[in-house]
Amino acid sequence: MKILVTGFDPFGDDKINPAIEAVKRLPDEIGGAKIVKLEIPTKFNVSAEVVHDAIVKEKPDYVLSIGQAGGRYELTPERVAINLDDGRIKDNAGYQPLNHTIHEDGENAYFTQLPIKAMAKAIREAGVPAAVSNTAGTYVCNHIFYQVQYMRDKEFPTIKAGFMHIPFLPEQVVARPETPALSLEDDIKGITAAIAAIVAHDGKGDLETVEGKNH
Ligand code: PCA
Repeated sequence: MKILVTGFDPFGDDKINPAIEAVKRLPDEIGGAKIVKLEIPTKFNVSAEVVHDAIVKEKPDYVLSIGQAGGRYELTPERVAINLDDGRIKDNAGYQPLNHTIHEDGENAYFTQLPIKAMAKAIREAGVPAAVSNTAGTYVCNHIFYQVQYMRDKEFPTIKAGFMHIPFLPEQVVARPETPALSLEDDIKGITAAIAAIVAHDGKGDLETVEGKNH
């Protein structure tokens, strides 16, 4: 089994992105699966092309994309990608789409094929906080999550794909009082545990455990 794991580069006012820092330090093999690591730019119009090229080259069984969600407390496997780009800030190419449909011929939303409840449980069992998230936002992270689902829909039907957001690193919150952070070591531990859960649940579906939210 082969898993393509992507991580975004820094964006906005930050000089570092925990996503690519953690992704590049992952082991090369997790639970018997080969891990292929890929840095992708935080640019709406380039990111999907980079991932598409890697899928063509590597032919992975799974694609897991990782991005920073500043302000979140936990590692959050995402449930759903939506067909909308609505930038709060410009991306790294200076582009800020507003109310923009990603693909006119795509679904309004796609649910992940990853076992997000099993992933959250495995991350917690590794001693790292985790929760299922029901929104990946409307910025480049949702965009790449949606784009990979669209590629699966139209071109690579056997691929299973999903997204996980991770919090700021401690050094990013020094000048951001009252903001949660997680160490790089915990990010790596948590992502590794999540990938091990993906491998263990291959072909089995997700757990029937309580991870829902009222709001
Ligand atoms: N986080 C942003 C884009 C890149 C990243 O790491 C997001 O949540 O959309």
